[in-house]
This record gives sequence, structure tokens and C-alpha cells, in this order.
Amino acid sequence: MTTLTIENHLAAGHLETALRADVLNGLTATPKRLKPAWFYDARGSELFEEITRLPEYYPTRAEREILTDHAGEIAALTGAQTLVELGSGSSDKTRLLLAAMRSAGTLRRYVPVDVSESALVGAAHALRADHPGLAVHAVVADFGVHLGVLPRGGRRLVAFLGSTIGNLVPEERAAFLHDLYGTLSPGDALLLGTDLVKDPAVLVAAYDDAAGVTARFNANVLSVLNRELGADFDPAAFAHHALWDPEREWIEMRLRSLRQQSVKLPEVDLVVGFSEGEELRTEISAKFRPEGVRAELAAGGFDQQRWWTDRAGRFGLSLSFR
Ligand code: AVJ
Repeated sequence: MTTLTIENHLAAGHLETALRADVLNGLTATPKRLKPAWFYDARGSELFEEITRLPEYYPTRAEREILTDHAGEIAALTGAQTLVELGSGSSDKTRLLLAAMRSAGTLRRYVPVDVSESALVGAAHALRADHPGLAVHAVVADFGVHLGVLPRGGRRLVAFLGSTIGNLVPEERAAFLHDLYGTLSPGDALLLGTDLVKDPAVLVAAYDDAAGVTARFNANVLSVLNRELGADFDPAAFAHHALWDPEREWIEMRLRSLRQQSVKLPEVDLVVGFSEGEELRTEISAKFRPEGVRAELAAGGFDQQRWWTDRAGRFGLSLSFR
């Protein structure tokens, strides 16, 4: 029998409070911006899963290729008993790691960490069939805030996959890596997925697919604000825009107002005006260079011991130790 424990570190209303604060800050700033965290309600999570299967969106397949080739080596190098997964999302890549740790004979415990309790419970149940006897210790937490609550004991491998670290600006990445290092014990490891700088046309296509799935994913954040804050955004009055910033080497997703309009957000007591063509930034997705990843890890205290890419060199995975 799989044992499942769920530990909730989110105070009641934590996400609502964080959403209100971000909306108040971001929609009164110039230029306007929102955090990408708000994309992921049930519909947004479904759309993201659909994105990962798009022909243009290579990162998921590239990272899976690396894990398929190297999970055994990762299990052997880390000797980890516990797999901690930050932002656990869908579990197919997790399965590759768990299977390798089980073959190595070290696997004891899986610790998925996510803000969504329902996502955690879903992931835990999905693993039951393949891993009878695995202890699943799900942690409901905002890992931007609560890294200190990761369960201790045994050698731990912390996986932060999918290039989700690219949603953070460099200062936030530095703080995240420094904080994570501080909560780990000597011998614990970090497995970090990072999408790489490449031809801007390839990058832009990955965020502006022909079928329009990413456009729907982007606009979904307006529906989240409508539902959660009683706002009256008309998603059809905004256009999806994905662009490459060559200086900062990141993709930006924006929503461009198709007309002059004003939007009410009664639950935060806000009325926001958009001029025609004005853009709201909804996400940054930083792209990395191998030497940059090594430098950021080193600045956080980590010793990068392995660096792998997929055969086409599109995506990097690094294994570092505390
Ligand atoms: C889940 C943050 C890694 O930045 O590529 C996909 C999210 N946004 N398409 C990314 C996303 C638009 C994705 N991450």
C-alpha cells in the first residue's frame, strides 16, 4: 500500500491574498504586469498540458529525452532516498526518476511540493499503481516562500524541472538558489532543468503556436481575474503577443489591448484603463547559456557536477550538490 500524507503550509487565504497583492501592484505599474503563477487554475493547467504536446513546444520533449538517457546515472550519482519535486505538475518525468531510484534500490519517499492540493493528490494517486509501498509525503506550499519546510532525513534529490526557474528574474533566481542551498544538507542534490538560448524564431514559435493554444493559455489569466476578483475583462479584447528580448535573453508573453477600454476589479477596488495597443506582461521565460547556469548555481553555493543536453542541444539539465 502506498502511504500518503499531506502537509499543508498555506495559511487559509494565502493564494487569494497573494493574488490581490500582485494584481494591485502589477496593474497599477507602468508597464502593467502580472505574475505567471495565476495562469494555473484547472483550465490553465489543462491548457499547459496541451502546450507540452504541441509540435512547436520542444522543452518538455527535450527534457524527457535527457531524463530517459540519464535517470540511471542521476540515481547512482545521488544515491537519493527521497525525491523532492518542486512544482510537481504532471508526473511523467517524475516517473523516470522514481523508476531509476527504485532500480538503484535507494528509493524510499516521494515529496511533491505544489500550491495546489488537488494537483498533489492527483499526482500521488497516479503513482500508486507503479510504486506500491512508496511513501508519498505531499507538501502544499509556495516554494518561493516556504523552502524551509521540506521534510528532512536521508539523502534528498530536489528536482526543479521544466525550466520553471526561467519564470523568475535573475535577482529572484539568485535568492531562490541561495535559500534552497540553505535548507539542504551536505550530500543533497539539485536537478535543475533550463531551456537554452537558440534561434529566436524557434523560441517565439514555442510561445506562439499555430493552433493558438498558448494564446488561449495566456488569455485564461483574465478569466481567472474575472472569477477570483469579480473583474470584467473581455478576453476577446486582448491579443496574444510573444516576443524575444535579446538583451535579457528571455521570452515575454503579453496581452495587447485591442481598443481603449476600462476594466473594473471591484474586489480590489480598482478600475484600470488600457489604451489601444497597450500591453500587459503576463510571463517571462528566461533562456540560459551553459556557462550562465553554472555561474548562477555557483553563486548560490552549488557545485555543478554534471551537465547534459538533449541531442539537438535545445535544453540543459544539471546535477549539482550542496
Ligand atoms: C512551465 C514556466 C516552464 O515558460 O515555457 C509555456 C510556461 N508559458 N508556454 C514556460 C509556458 C507559455 C512554461 N513553464
